[in-house]
Amino acid sequence: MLRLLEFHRSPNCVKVRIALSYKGLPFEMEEISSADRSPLLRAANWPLVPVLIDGEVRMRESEAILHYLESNHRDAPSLTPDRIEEIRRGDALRDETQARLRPILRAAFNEAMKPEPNRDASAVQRLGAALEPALGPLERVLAASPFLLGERMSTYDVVLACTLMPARASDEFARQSPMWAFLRDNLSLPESMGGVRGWVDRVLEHDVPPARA
Ligand SMILES: N[C@@H](CCC(=O)N[C@@H](CS)C(=O)NCC(=O)O)C(=O)O
Repeated sequence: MLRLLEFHRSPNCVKVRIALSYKGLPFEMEEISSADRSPLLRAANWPLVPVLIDGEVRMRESEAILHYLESNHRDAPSLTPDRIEEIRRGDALRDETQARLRPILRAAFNEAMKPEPNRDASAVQRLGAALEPALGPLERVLAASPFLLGERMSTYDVVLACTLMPARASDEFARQSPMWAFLRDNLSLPESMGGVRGWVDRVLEHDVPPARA
């Protein structure tokens, strides 16, 4: 059975859970404590989550894990685009969008990770306004099709939608963590981004983790 070492609310771990669930691959999850990285070091000589254990194989880095699943579990439904041009288009959309989003989301995350009395909610709300120009190209794509490359979900959807999770925090995560509650209350995708909002939800719906043992 595949085993995922994770922080359950980490967007990089959600990426892997979505791919595993979409592909219908049974897996177990092991929650790692940030105070004790030894299970990660033992498994993959790497202190960060996610790490995926597949028999003798140990994979680290979320996007590398997605590629590993795509190239090694071919009987399962595919998240790989069919054509080279789609891969080029997906790469460009991912890289350009992430470059625009990175400074905004990093600043919001840094604020959310501060101890509660030091957090500046209005600074994060102002960051939300900067999402609108950063997401303009994505909104135009998603106004015309359900997924970034057309009718079918691909790894590009998984990666980019999870990148946007801090601006679309679920009530479940908010109940579990004050940091996610702060993000839910202060950072959101602008109302004008209906295409992007619907698409993030559509992709995140595939995060259906198995019950914990
Ligand atoms: N590029 C890596 C990033 C891995 C990473 O930064 N993981 C974070 C969680 S999202 C982590 O383990 N951080 C250590 C910590 O927060 O203590 C990936 O995509 O997997």
